[in-house]
Amino acid sequence: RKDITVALAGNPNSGKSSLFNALTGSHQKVGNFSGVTIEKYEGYADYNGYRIRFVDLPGTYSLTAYSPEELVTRQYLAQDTPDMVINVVEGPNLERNLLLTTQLMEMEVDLLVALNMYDEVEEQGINIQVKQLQTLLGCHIVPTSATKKTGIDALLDHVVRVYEGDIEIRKNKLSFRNEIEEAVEAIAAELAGEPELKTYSSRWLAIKLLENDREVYSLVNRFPVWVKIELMLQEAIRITEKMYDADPEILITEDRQAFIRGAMEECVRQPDVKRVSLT
Ligand code: GDP
Ligand code: K
Repeated sequence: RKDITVALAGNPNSGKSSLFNALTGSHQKVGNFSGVTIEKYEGYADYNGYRIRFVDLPGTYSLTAYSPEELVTRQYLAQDTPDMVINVVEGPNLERNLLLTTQLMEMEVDLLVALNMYDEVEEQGINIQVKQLQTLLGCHIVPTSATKKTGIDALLDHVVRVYEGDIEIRKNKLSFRNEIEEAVEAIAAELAGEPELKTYSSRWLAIKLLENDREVYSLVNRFPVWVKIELMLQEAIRITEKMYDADPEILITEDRQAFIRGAMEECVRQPDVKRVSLT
């Protein structure tokens, strides 16, 4: 028997706990994440000779350092390194949900998207070009309905096949505007050589530093390479202030939003408004 560990991440009310229940049935236990009183639900499903262990992460809209739920989520992903992350998204509210997706992409985890509430998507007549969205996000997408229990086996099947490398997809990254991208890459290159940070994506650390993330600052500022990185950060700020009259943090947020808007325009058609009869 092979074990696969999968973390479930998603916005509050995306149907994450319903999906967790549908996936794990009665095989569940509850504990806490280390050092905090946030409940940690764990469970498993046996599928085709694999035991797939699921960890239900707290519901979050983002991955900043501003709330314990978001900190727990990103700490778990960076330090416990699950084999895969299933990002549960609310199909009818895709645009809002994609903010977390972009940040999971930034962490460079192995990602699978459960396009949940797909029953609602169909009922409302929303058209989502799944193939095209897969290419943009660089990960497989499986339509699910946690309450109608559809797509559950397809999701388990994808977990196994993605884990085994049977179905590959070209990972995609969200590229920022040039001035940011250059700084991200240069800083990431400096961090890549640090053995103590090896479970972290150095690209993600670099993005977080440019976003002024206090927690990542204190993680990184004890290494000798910090002296050089601090100068790079100052330089990045100088350049963006001059060119855009804004600091990198604001521009990174704008670029994420632009990526999401582009994905929505390319892949999602809202239903035509029904003609109201005037008779
Ligand atoms: P969580 O906050 O992400 O854990 O979300 P819940 O699992 O508590 O679900 C939020 C609400 O959405 C509940 O009322 C669920 O019954 C409902 N829900 C969850 N999944 C689906 C789904 O696939 N389709 C529909 N129609 N409703 C769903
Ligand atoms: K809930």
